[in-house]
Amino acid sequence: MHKITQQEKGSLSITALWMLALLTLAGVTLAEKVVTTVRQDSYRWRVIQAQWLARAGVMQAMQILQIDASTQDSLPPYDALNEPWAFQPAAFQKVPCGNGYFEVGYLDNAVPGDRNLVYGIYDENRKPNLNKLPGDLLARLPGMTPDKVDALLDWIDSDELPRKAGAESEYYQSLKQPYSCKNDVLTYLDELRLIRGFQELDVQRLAPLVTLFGDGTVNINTATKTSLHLLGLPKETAAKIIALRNGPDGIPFTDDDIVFRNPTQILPMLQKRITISQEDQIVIKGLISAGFLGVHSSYFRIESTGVIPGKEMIRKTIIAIVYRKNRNELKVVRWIE
Ligand SMILES: [Ca+2]
Ligand SMILES: [Ca+2]
Repeated sequence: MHKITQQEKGSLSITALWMLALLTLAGVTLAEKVVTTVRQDSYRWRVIQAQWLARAGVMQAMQILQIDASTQDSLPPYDALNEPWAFQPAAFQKVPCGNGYFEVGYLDNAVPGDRNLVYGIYDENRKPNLNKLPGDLLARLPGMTPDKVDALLDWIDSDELPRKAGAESEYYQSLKQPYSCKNDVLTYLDELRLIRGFQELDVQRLAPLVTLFGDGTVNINTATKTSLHLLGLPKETAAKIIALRNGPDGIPFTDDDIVFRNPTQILPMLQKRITISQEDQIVIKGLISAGFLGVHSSYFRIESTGVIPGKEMIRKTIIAIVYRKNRNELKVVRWIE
């Protein structure tokens, strides 16, 4: 996958984009028939069709997120892996459209099965937000040292007062190629390399473990085992919670999954269904009251690929991060094409 453009986009009308996508596909198909005499042109049109197919996949995913929000029956709403947005091959696997098909899905090694590909949308709330984690939880991340924790916190906080082992503008301005401390949250994980002590390896190590989106609440219904561990729970407890969540069949995305519908339900349900130490209960209680553990997701990553089959198969992938505030408000906050 390669990045061609990266841009911030505002609110989009799903219906309008769907119409545009379908019209363009129809137009491209028609146009292709006209210009097939030139082989090179044909290839170019096939690439454009694949791009629009990928966009159609994003629109399909956004529509499913919107439908999910409008059928929320509880307040506050909850999101879980047994809902249609999280796994729905009928809507996301090899969906025929125009001269090809689109697929919406992501790789997950924790999920057994064909290619470990999950046909669904990935919620960013299954990971902790690096921008919101306090020092003691940052220290649990791989490769972290007290110096790096302090430097990261100084990079994010708005003041110019360095922590004990931290660094603010005074340090960065003293470098050969000087720059100022950002004093704001990270927009891209690559920015880590600007912070004292961080290297490319940190970016690679942290990318699968943390997000930069959301208010910092990890959704207990979708959280990975590693996320729960990073929040302060022992690995065994994290594994027990995931096993409980998977339900009697032992796998996620199915009807028998156990769902936490409300934050107040988390502790009583865990006490009732699994053996959980007093110590872990205190940790969970603290996480819920500090807003680090909840039952709801608001940021979603849609990974859509448009495919034009043939002797020379063409694949184009789009990654869109979508913020869902409520049923009427779905916003594309990042678009990588
Ligand atoms: Ca600062
Ligand atoms: Ca299950």
